[in-house]
Amino acid sequence: MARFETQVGIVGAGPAGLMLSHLLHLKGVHSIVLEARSRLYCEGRVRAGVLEHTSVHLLQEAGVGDRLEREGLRHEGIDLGLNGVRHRIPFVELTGKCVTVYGQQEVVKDLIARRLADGGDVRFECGEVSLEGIASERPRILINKDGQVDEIRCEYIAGCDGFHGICRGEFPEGALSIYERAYPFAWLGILAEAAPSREELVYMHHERGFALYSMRSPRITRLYLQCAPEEDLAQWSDDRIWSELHTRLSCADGWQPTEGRILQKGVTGMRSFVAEPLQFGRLLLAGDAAHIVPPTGAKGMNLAFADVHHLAEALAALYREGDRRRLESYSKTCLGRIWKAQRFSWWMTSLLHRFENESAFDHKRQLAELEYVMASRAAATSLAENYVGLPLDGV
Ligand code: RFL
Ligand code: PHB
Repeated sequence: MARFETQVGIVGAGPAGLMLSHLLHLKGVHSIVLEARSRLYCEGRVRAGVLEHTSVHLLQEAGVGDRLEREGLRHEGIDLGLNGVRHRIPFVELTGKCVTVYGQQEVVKDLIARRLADGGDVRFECGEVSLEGIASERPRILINKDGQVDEIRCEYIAGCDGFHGICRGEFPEGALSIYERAYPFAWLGILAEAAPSREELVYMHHERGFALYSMRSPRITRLYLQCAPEEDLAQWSDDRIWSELHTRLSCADGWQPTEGRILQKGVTGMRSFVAEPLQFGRLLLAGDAAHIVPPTGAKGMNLAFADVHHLAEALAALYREGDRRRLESYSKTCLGRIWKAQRFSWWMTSLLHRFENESAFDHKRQLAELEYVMASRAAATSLAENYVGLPLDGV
């Protein structure tokens, strides 16, 4: 058995684990990152695309924002639409802030490159991970690769291993409270080789279901259709996807999404989920390992960055000044903002999707709410301030 030592053992090399490792490095704290998948797989996973202004600021402050600054698309608003009529929500005018469209896999590439350039210890395809002694002062991570077991002795363990990871399950029975909501629909998402025909995102409520027009770069569009949770992708030829996108997105003013070769298709389930608290003993959860949101509010990756910002600050306060208070209140500090993002993501989802079997009253109420957000500056401002990102240190 090979033995290694670190201050913080990090499980998972997604945005949360990589950013945490980088932030700790900047503060002089050593970490080892353990990732089940290959580097290529992590860098190719197409997921989130919208960075709040707070996340952009964090990445820039941490010195990993150069390519983001060059290649990220600055979006000063979004369009909301109702059956072919669009209405712009002007973020900068309403809040003074904007968001940046930059693919999650690009953020992941930048963070991996930077960790490796700085001599960071990131172990891809690490093998099967298990935790021991999380309630003790010397928790350990065991890694079983093809029967060979390595041990990493840590002072703290950060569970950044996403929703399907193992760390959350290490909390003892009864130590976690789970709050969740499933939605009766999913998103069919495509990545297309097509130059965007608009500069901003379009969130469209349509009688046939929600559709979202997004993008990744001046050559690549990203589009989503509301579909059934168990939707069979085999039933969706490229022609059927484009035809449905045109039906749902086309607008009274003649705007249409441009078509192109479909590079990737997938179905994403929708769920709201929070596990509280984020810490037990020496195990601390961050990102999707602790909470997930439906993607309608574009909050998932941003919440992961907010968590690890607080976690890195708390660990640095402990290692630099011996001050435990920030670490002890880590969970409480994060949960205030997590719940506000949960509320916003649930609200955007409820506002924009078609709910089968809803009462006629609820449908009329939903349409009235959408019309209200599209017409009222006060309502639009509330949407805008949540979308661009609430302050990291409380509202
Ligand atoms: P991740 O990215 O899931 O990373 C977890 C990492 O842990 C690894 N892992 C393990 N490693 C070792 N041992 C184990 N036992 C392990 N188990 C798992 C995994 O391989 C992985 O590398 O979690 P993290 O870092 O917390 O990051 C969270 C974000 O990925 C997630 O919140 C976003 O992608 C959500 N999301 C969006 N977020 C936004 O902020 N803006 C968006 O516009 C947005 N759009 C989206 C999204 C997520 C989507 N999908 C597919 C879920 C759109 C979609 C379609
Ligand atoms: C995306 O571009 O993938 C995207 C954008 C906005 C969302 C969700 C996903 O709300």
